[in-house]
Amino acid sequence: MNEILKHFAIWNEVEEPQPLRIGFINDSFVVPAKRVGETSYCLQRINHRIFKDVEGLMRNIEIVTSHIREKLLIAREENIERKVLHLIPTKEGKTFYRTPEGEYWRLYVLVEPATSQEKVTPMSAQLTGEAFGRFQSQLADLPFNALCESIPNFHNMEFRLQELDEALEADAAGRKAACTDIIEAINKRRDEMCLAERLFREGKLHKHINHCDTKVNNVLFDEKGRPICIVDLDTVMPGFVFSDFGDFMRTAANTGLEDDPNLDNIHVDLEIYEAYTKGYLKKATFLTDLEKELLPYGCRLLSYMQTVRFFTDWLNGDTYYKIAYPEHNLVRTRAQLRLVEEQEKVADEMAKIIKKLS
Ligand code: GN1
Ligand code: MG
Repeated sequence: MNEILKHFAIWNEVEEPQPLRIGFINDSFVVPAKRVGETSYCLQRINHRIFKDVEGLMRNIEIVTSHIREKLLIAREENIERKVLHLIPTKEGKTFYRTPEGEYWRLYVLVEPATSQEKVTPMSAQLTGEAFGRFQSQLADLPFNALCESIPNFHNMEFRLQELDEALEADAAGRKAACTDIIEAINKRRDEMCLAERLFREGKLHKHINHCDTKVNNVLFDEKGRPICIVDLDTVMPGFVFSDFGDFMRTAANTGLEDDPNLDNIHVDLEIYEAYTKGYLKKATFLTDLEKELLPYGCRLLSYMQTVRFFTDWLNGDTYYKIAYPEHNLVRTRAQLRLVEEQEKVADEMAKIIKKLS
């Protein structure tokens, strides 16, 4: 790995990289500084089986981080290094290094001291709502097509259902027969869940630059539980704003885990929902009435989308997500499906909260 590091324009001495167990997709390593007070780094191998257009993805990240950095500079913010990711270029001035074997690596300045969380409190949820509202606002003046889709159709529900249909058709792992209840639950919601794509085609809904992976553990918090930096920018791309809102709620406003084996643990935490919404609406001042109205829908949509994606991977024989045990994708599917059902039960309350806070 030191062979890899050699290609980046690092200005201080560092220790041996240590594996970091985060995310289901890339491989990450911490590269500690040799001396206290100097810069440490985060080295990542980009999963190019999943991200087929690494150049496009890295261009997206560069556009977004420099746009945000510029905004922070204009606002004369302090500690900018901790507030936006900083890519270290290679010695040839590129944002990533491609090995002769075709692996892709990139290097960030490590944001520290910072921790990630699996769960938030109402207090940190409100601040995190502000952080994501600010993030979207900072990017709202970039034309949505300034970025490419680093994974084509990533949050397109029609496309995800098409992928599911192909997986059902192939039934590669022979797992379909035991899952008729899941298939039925997915099918009866298909129409409703493709609403956003229809509204977009009708010209009623616009796309903005979104993060597209706003789960709780993609936010770094300081020692007081305040969000400092939004990380994991692989999927920044054009999308619907409520999809970022919904993806956060999927992980934060859920009393259970994303992969909770005990479905009775799973309920919507309306207190977290309200706190996050409050912070988010305060900063996301560019939202249209329709976009605001669709926020609770976005929550159901993202849990449903994740149900479909985990289930597709289960049917395909676990080819996409890293798993921790053989039935993991099935357990994840059932947990996300239960969350959809729970969100449906409180849909009216969720809408009332939006009205109250708008
Ligand atoms: C993946 O890499 P990670 O764990 O942050 C996935 C997201 C899913 C998420 C489910 C590129 O995110 O879309 O919502 O798992 N990322 C990609 O937890 O597929
Ligand atoms: Mg990710």
